[in-house]
Amino acid sequence: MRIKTSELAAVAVKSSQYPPEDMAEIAFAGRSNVGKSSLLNLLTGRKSLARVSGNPGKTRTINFYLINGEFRIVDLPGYGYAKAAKYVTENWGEMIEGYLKNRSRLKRVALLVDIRHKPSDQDVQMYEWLRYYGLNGLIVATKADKISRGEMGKNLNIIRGALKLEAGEKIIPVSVLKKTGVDELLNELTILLEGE
Ligand SMILES: Nc1nc2c(ncn2[C@@H]2O[C@H](COP(=O)(O)OP(=O)(O)OP(=O)(O)O)[C@@H](O)[C@H]2O)c(=O)[nH]1
Ligand SMILES: [Mg+2]
Repeated sequence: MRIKTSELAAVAVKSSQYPPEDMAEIAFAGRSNVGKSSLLNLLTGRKSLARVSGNPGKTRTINFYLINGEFRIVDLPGYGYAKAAKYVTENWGEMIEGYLKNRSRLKRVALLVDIRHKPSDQDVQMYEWLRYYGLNGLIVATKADKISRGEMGKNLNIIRGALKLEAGEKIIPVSVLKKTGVDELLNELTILLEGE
């Protein structure tokens, strides 16, 4: 697949603000600052489609992006943002669960983890939750430019072990800086969307 067009279709904090369930969706989840919004910009080839920041907690709403007029990529707010005010953290759970649980055309949730680190307890929890709802199976290891080629295999194995991945569950390393991993991820999305 090639992404030819992309646009922000809706910004939501509650279900009444979601777009209609008239096409497939793929969501990006993961810790704050892991690179969800940056990855969306890389995939679409648009540097400032989604707002990116060095400070965690940038995306605080559920943002729906229409891709090629055919499906949506949904950029979720990150978790594990220690400095977030309490009401933000409490709201987060409700907001994310409300979306993930009840979205009939949601095909899969790509869980983004930082390739440098062992997944956090929250990552593990999130992935178990995705597994429970049948939304698991696609992991993206971000910031691949931050480690050496030699470290790659070892780090991917650590991630694989922590998330208890099975053979068919993929980890795709990506780097926004080096623009790597895009074709692999787009291929994966194509397969998922063809299985509609
Ligand atoms: N070196 C490097 N930096 C990256 C990469 N991807 C993202 N970043 C940086 O990581 C920081 C966070 O990126 P965001 O895309 O805003 O992260 P996010 O997951 O959307 O964060 P929230 O919106 O807070 O949930 C920014 O400073 C990005 O420039 C990457 O592949 N390599
Ligand atoms: Mg973001």
